[in-house]
Amino acid sequence: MNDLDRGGRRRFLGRIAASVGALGVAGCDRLSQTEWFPKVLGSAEVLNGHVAKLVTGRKAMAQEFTPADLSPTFRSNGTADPNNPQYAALAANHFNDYALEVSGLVAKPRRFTLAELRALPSRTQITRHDCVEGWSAIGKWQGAKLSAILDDVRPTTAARYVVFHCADPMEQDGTSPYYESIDMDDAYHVQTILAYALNDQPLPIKNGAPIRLRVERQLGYKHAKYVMRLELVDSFAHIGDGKGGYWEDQGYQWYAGV
Ligand SMILES: Nc1nc2c(c(=O)[nH]1)N[C@H]1C(S)=C(S)[C@@H](COP(=O)(O)O)O[C@H]1N2
Ligand SMILES: [Mo]
Repeated sequence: MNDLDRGGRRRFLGRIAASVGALGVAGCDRLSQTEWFPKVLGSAEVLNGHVAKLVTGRKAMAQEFTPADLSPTFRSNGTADPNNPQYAALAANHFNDYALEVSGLVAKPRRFTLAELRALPSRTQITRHDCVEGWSAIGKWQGAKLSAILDDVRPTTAARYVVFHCADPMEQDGTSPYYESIDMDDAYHVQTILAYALNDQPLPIKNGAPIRLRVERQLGYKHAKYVMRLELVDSFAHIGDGKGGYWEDQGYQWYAGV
């Protein structure tokens, strides 16, 4: 565990301790804290949405950092350049022909060019990315607020999730496309952005150009790169293996928030 991981875990422990105290969880004093905490942290329940909701609240902010904290480089993980001819053509023309499609359970389906995305209300944030493979990096992200996009397309009352469809077919299993999904609480969270810049530069291809999701309270694999299309849905049963994301279909937790 590196220092960054330790810091995150300490803060998480602190938040659990505070909420347990506030809620007065029954039966807690029968267990010694040293037994109880490691047991809970080691179990899948920590990644369960209900627990997270109780412990942290869905509006809680992810920690933000200062420029002094920035990692010297922000590494790439997973796909570094999508093996997809349509994507290659967009990249060759510097993404001038790119448009993000927004469809599904919305009153006004439409497309957003990069210029239109850059003109939307934006947010800049310095945050820590945590990959389950055991590395972390701190980067400065700038992007359109997902809430601004949703305010424009107006999800219907049936909409429960935003699905992010990506440009990259995953090499390890042939052709399945990368995709991810988040619920409406995370979609409207102030730190949830479609980032077009990293460390004051246009988002590099290795990090998801032209647009990648930042959903800061969640683990790395939720942060979809190469986002081509948003789909508002009431279920993801019809997408992939129906578990809400490429890695979820291989057994990862859908709710990867802490
Ligand atoms: N489209 C797409 N998004 C993706 C991935 C990917 O392979 N394809 N990898 C995920 C994982 S596991 C991580 S840790 C981050 C890595 O982001 P980075 O390349 O900017 O470091 O992107 C996530 N989003
Ligand atoms: Mo990751």
